[in-house]
Amino acid sequence: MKTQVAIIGAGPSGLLLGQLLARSGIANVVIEQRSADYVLGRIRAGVLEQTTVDLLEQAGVAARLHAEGLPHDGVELCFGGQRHRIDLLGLTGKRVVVYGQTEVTRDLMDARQAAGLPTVYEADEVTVHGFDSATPHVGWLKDGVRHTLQADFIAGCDGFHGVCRASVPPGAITLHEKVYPFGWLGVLADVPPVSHELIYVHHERGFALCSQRSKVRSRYYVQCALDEQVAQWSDDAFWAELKRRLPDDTAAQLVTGPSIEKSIAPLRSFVAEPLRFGTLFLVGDAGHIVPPTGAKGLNLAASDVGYLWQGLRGHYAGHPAELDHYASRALARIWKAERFSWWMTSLMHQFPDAGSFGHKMQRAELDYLVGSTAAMTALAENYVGLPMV
Ligand code: RFL
Ligand code: PHB
Repeated sequence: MKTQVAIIGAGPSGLLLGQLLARSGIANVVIEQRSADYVLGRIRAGVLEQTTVDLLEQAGVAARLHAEGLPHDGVELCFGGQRHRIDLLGLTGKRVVVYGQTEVTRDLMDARQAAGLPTVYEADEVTVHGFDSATPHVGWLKDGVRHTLQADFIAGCDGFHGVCRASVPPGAITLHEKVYPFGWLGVLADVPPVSHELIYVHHERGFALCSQRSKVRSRYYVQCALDEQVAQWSDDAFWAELKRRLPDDTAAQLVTGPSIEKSIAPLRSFVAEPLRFGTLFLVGDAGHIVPPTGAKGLNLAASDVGYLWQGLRGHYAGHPAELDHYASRALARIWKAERFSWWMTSLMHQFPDAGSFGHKMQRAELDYLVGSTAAMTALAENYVGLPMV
């Protein structure tokens, strides 16, 4: 079997890249270790930047997003029992769209299937070889049969725990990492959101986030300790803890109900450099992770895909140097989003070793932020997404 681009992973990066390449006449095969249903069952991101929406439009998969996505013109920060609105649209002229990663992935899967593009789900023992040459190949086992795919390039879209980054010789890659001393416990429930905009809450008991997927489906998170288990958290315990972290009038408006998903995610900042190793490219979470506080992970995955799509189109149009810019272009945007996500995480969470000075600094920064148009503009321009240059 032979193709132009072998894409490892059918998460949002892999599927979006596959769709954009196919629309540019570049053949690709997606190889995913899980089933499609498993991929759709992972509840993750909810906030899309305009740059991501633009790429989904170019991929021809934005019809449902435009019909069902909820444009948001602002977000709220809550601390000291007070809610403060950041006017994203007024400060930047831009808004974000609330539309779940699950739905983005479903739209991309449907489009891929409708276009009859080759996709292998439930591929075991995926391996990547020969990417120090012009003839890389991918191997996998499916139903006991071993398969090999030859390609011009391999796109490693296989997430943080994937095989592509792990296959790079250790001396050829530099890893930058910060692990935070807490996680997020998230609950998805079919209840109307407590507020029409997202609320990021700084509270002495820990951070909380009120998010949503639609007018009838809410997503809430509370900061938790790293050693906590989902099974220890009943729905009642979760709702009670969330209410404690909200102002009284907001807590009184919270509609609770049975959870339809509950999970704990650790928080991490991580960047691998470079993102290109011969004919292998790392894309999305395979190359970098941000803590979810700035809502940047999926959006960065999309911008990586945008840069790689541009590079591969250039390559196949007779301008091979275009591909040389992938890693530097993507990393310039990634580091800025890393900075924003780290800063917002530092601002909003309780850190076990902060001390009284640390607490006072956090509060002074929050007070300064909501009293300064300059500071709110800086937050807003990062939140809506920096331009892709
Ligand atoms: P994914 O989604 O992890 O997909 C990788 C795919 O590769 C497959 N795979 C393999 N396939 C073949 N062979 C192997 N050896 C393989 N190993 C793995 C996996 O099964 C999977 O299907 O990476 P991708 O496509 O790069 O997408 C990245 C995003 O998923 C991620 O950045 C976001 O979800 C992060 N994120 C958020 N991002 C935002 O932009 N806005 C948000 O509001 C937001 N909220 C979040 C988030 C992530 C969270 N968690 C759980 C980490 C909220 C949370 C709680
Ligand atoms: C979500 O809805 O899952 C979500 C929203 C905003 C974030 C992180 C997660 O910053």
